[in-house]
Amino acid sequence: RPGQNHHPAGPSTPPSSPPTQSLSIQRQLYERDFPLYKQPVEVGHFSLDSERRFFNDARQLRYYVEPEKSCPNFDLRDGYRSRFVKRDDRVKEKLDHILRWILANRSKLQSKDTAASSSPCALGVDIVTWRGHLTKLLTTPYETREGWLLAVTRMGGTLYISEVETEAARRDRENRTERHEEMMYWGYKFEQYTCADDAQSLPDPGGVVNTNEAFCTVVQTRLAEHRLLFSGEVDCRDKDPKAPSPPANYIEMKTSLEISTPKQRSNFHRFKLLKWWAQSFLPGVPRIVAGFRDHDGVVVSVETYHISKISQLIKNETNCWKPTVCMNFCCEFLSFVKSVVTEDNPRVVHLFSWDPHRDVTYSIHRDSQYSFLPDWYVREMTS
Ligand code: 0WD
Ligand code: CA
Repeated sequence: RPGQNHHPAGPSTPPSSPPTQSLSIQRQLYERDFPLYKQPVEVGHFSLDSERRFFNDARQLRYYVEPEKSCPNFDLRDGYRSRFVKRDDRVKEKLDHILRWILANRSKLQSKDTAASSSPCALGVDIVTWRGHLTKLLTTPYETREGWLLAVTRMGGTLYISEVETEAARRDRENRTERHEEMMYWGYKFEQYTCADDAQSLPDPGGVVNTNEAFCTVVQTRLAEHRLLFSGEVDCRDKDPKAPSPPANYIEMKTSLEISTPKQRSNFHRFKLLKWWAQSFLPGVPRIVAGFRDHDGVVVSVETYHISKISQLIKNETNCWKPTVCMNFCCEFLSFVKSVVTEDNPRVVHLFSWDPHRDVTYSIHRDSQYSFLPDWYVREMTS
């Protein structure tokens, strides 16, 4: 199979040979037609409140309010010391919120297509994961700095994929500079300047920024033969009541350093737009509103990017990324995972591991620290 070319099957290898042990990330292997990617459908949503409590509703969904001026002068540093409650990022929630959503909405989900399909798969999907994990897969062929670890468990025919923090990522998290800590706040502050709690009101830049709060969409789609169910955090929606239905009315908010040189523009296209495109393309979020800031955290311009136009925007860039490579790699990785993870057992984890300039490999763990499906979920799903 293309992409699983590591220990290439010899001419005498029988068709039932064991799965290959590694997956190559070489870009040229994935330069073919764009794979089928069905229009993502929102099947539900949930909210996490200021104390990170789960609610099976849209109470945290906010509404985008276009800034008055094209140069709004938002001060993103405001409130960092006095009006900021930061989520504890040492706590690893794994897939817990998504699993909670699945249990609360199981009837809806199953009625969707299990009856029609002959698959023995209880949930009617092949893959359950966070959108952010899929973003990492999409960008892997172009990533040169950060590797990843993805834990995979098969239960009831569905593959659950949950990220494990790498040693390098843990070191980076524990050694962030004060400047970096503050800059992580700026993105949330920009949301506060531009998002209101309901369609009638205005943003409240005087309020508290609490990064425990989140609104997450749950979407279903298909990438080639892989039926996906994933959730992603959504910043806000279009406040026009005539806006299209979700996810087409959702808007992703971003901040980035203002672009002042051709080199900066090229880097923005080659590296940042790749990550922005992958993240929003996956759930079918059509627009990104970007606040360009200076070194002091003041937003000097605001621009809208349409996801469907990003591939045009980057076409003239040399050495640039290609959406088809991203999608084909992700598709091939999921096929690789399916061929490797055949034991249906909530206590078994296959840990897939990737470092830049290397192939994807895996190791197997039984009843280990890596097991991530909680008892309350396993009990409910197997009863
Ligand atoms: O267990 C884990 N390792 C992770 C859990 C890693 C990534 C996310 N999460 C969970 C959290 O529960 C969070 O609520 O995912 C949720 C967000 O999921 P996602 O949408 O799949 O993640 P991603 O696309 O990477 O990030 C979307 C937004 C970010 O916005 P920007 O504009 O910076 O991309 O979610 C926020 C952030 O605002 N975010 C997170 N929130 C909580 N925990 C996390 C995180 N680990 N990472 C990004
Ligand atoms: Ca955002």
